[in-house]
Amino acid sequence: MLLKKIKFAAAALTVSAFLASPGMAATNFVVNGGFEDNVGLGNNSWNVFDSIPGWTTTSGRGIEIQRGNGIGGASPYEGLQKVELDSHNLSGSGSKNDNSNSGMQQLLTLGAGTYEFSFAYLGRTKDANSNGIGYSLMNGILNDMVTGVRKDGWTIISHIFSLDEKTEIAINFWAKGKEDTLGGYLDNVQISAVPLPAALPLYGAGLAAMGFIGWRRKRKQAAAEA
Ligand SMILES: [Ca+2]
Ligand SMILES: [Ca+2]
Ligand SMILES: [Ca+2]
Repeated sequence: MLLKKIKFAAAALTVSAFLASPGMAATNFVVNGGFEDNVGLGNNSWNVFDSIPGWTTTSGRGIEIQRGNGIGGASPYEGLQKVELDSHNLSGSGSKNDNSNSGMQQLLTLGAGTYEFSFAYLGRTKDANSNGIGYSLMNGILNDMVTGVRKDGWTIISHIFSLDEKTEIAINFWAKGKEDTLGGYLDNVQISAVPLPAALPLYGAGLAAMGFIGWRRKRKQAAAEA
């Protein structure tokens, strides 16, 4: 039992060290993952879009982009723009909350390999029941959700996955919970190849992925206690 624990820790450390190594800037396969592409917004303004470069609306009112550090009560995680998927109803009929929970998708094709999927998340309000974001990598790789509250600060959600062959991936995000135009913020969506050392067997990679889940829980727990 003790031996197992030591092996587990060693595998997790090895991959963590590779991911964290400075100077190993991995290619991000996600198009416009930081939502910085120009959509015509001035500073400290926002709007709701059917599509933005790389992403299309799958449900609700659209993709709400906020630009600037003084908008929506929180600065972006990176750059000047972030996404909120509890998106204002700007159709001109009904209340601003009507069908405001929205979804968006990006399709991309990846070759065989091991990848890290990650994004930055921040709950906008004090109510975790209003701030949820569901997310998935289709078909069937991953389906999960995150929620939190403003005081948690930006949290990095990270998952490791492997593909046996060239595969078309659909990245989906969708708002969950109370429809009130205020929800969870997203930024810095990334998929990058994990440079596993050849010596690390798949067995180790599986343990390392478990290690990352543990790491994520720890981060969230630490944030909750702050
Ligand atoms: Ca950004
Ligand atoms: Ca909401
Ligand atoms: Ca909104």
